[in-house]
Amino acid sequence: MRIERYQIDEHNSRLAEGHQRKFEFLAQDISRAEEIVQKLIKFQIAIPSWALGTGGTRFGRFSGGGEPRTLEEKMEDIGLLHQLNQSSGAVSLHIPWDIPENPNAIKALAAQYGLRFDAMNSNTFQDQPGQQHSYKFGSMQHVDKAVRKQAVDHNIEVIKYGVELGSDSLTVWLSDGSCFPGQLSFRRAFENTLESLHEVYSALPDNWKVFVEYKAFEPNFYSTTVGDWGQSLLYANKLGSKAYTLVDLGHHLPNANIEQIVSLLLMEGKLGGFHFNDSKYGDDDLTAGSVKPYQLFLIFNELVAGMDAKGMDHASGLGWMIDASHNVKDPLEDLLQSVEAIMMAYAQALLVDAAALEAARQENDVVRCQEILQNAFRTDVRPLVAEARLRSNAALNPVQLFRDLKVRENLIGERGLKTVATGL
Ligand SMILES: [Mn+2]
Repeated sequence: MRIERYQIDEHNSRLAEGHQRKFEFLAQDISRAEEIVQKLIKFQIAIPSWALGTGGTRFGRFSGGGEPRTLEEKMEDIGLLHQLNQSSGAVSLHIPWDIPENPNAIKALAAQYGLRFDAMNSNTFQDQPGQQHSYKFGSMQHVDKAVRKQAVDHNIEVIKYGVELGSDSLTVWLSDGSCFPGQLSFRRAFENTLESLHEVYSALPDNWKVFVEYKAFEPNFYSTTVGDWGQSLLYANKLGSKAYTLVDLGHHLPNANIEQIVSLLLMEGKLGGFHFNDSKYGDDDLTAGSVKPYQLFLIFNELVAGMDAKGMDHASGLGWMIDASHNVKDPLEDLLQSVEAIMMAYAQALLVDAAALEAARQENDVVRCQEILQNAFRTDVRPLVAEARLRSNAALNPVQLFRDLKVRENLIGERGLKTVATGL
């Protein structure tokens, strides 16, 4: 399915008057409204190929119908999202779920939808059909060199696919770890993993980056070999200048101060990528901003401050991606909501008066510091985000237009009710 331009225009003209009133009212009080809108227009968030189908849990999976069955259909879905919000102009692929049989055709399709290829993702957390060695006891940490080599070779193959598509980064998330005390030597597991990562690192093209993603627990429940930002940073520092830490919001122990982690990684020049989602307890992979929008804002506040301190471009300085997937919503509506929440947190962070905040800190005026942050957070920035969409020829209200156009019903008509996206 493809949305026609006139359908977006009709939708926008129906909502234009109300939007204009709200936007002008808000812009009166914001001196940098125009600059913020321009930054929002530029900001793009990559959609992972595995978020387009209904996510499952270990207890079950409830398919929603019309799920993409092929890489081409996944690209089509992301193309639809991008038409609706013009903020989802990148795709993050997962190998082996999305092996491009014909890279040139996939590249052409991406160009047609206005998408670029963000970080490539490898998978050594599952055994694939026909695979020689099992990852049951880990991949890059494994006691058997042959298993480690298989994991390294897989990552090098992922880089090769990425080069063909024009990607320039690899995200490595390892489920390696242990479930019981004594099961492995922490030091040996670290050294083996570092050696394996070194081999992958040396296969990186000059212009590529590798992101080492950490996660506190699950599927291993006693130790994880890349378990937190300290361990990830150790690997990244030992690997070299093309290696960075990747922060996934759901990969921390409860109540971790993620904004502080982000701030220090940026200070060290070692924050490379970001995975957005939200959670109540662990790696819940809920819609970004659905449970803790204030935390998302505080994180963005540190991202903006840290990137500005380094003179980094907000849009291209880090790899921005959604990594969420769950059981109960239409995956495309869910992604539209996540992108909206991320754009709002970014817009609110751009509202923070950094000079005033620093002055208040210098005077230890704690009350003023809180006022500055919460004034930004409590500003309803939705008209700014909508204005950015309007100027990009996207929909003023993407979820509404998705429903009005019966996108899901159309996709079910084209693909059938009982389709299951490849992935988890
Ligand atoms: Mn992730």
